[in-house]
Amino acid sequence: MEASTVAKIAGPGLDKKTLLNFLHQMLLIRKFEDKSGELYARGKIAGFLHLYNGQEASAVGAISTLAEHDLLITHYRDHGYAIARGLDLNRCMAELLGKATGIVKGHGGSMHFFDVSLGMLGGWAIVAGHLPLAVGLGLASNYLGKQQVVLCVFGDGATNNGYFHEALNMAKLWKVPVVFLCENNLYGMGTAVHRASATLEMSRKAAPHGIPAQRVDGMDVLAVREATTKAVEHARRGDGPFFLEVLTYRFRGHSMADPILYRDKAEVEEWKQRDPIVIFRQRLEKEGLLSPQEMEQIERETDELVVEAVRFAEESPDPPLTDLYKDIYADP
Ligand SMILES: Cc1ncc(C[n+]2csc(CCOP(=O)(O)OP(=O)(O)O)c2C)c(N)n1
Repeated sequence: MEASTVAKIAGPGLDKKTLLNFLHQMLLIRKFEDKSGELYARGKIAGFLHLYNGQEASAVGAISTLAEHDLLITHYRDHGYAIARGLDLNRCMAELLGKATGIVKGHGGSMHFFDVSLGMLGGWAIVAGHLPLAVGLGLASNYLGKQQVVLCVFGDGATNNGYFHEALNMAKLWKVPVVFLCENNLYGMGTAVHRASATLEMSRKAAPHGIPAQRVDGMDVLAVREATTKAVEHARRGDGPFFLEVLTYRFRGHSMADPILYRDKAEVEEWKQRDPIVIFRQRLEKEGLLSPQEMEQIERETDELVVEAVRFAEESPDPPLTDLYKDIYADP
């Protein structure tokens, strides 16, 4: 291993406990997603279910750079970000099952995880629709002098939508503290990125708006963390928005309803060789930072958390019918 990587692993702020926690979080997300997929197949989850398998390094690396009072807003592939941000796992699973104990009382489902107390402002289903909201949050942060950085996550597909350019334009104009994080997983539903986007480098799309940008390996949790740290510092200093393109890959279909007929199995297998969890685990082992016993413990703990989340969700009541029209409009 290169000396710089060793230094990075052992560097300040990245002690062994933090590194093992990254592995723990990525594995927890993976297991939560696998279990959700299984429950969906058994008819326990209704509506759409977009899984995050393969992209775990992005959520864990990026979220690890946020301060407690910072804000997070994402698109519909939101479970990984919610878990990394610390949303209650039991209530997330209950939300998927549409239960009253769910993170939004069973009214939102998979695409609409939300927890104001942790600065997680959704889970939004309309492609690129939340980018202007992120700009508004950043504007409010500046206006109220709150110094909140807003991490706004979306896919490569969103960069082809008009909202994207409107949001980036206003973000630069108003110098808002928004980190735009584009997860380029090479597909938007069944469409390969080269069929939908005139440029294959999403980071270049920030240039016309004068926003600094960086492309980063999304299969490497520490690389994502390093790049996001700089982006967040830039925004926190008052230098305005930053754009990160995280190159990643989703191992499963767009949603559970996707028969995945549009991509080569060999391509999927090739990317699976770069599984962010396996790679990070091997790296820690090689550095002598992860013993077989510690790995066993992480496996056991993450298994138990998911089992408990399913038990909690299954034993929870359905929302009462009288709640049907509640929470459609917020009380001002
Ligand atoms: C405005 C709008 N158009 C179309 C859709 C249907 N739709 C849902 S997800 C999606 C693909 C988006 O792909 P991408 O932004 O790359 O995110 P990924 O799913 O790859 O994470 C589309 C077209 C939508 N939800 N909103």
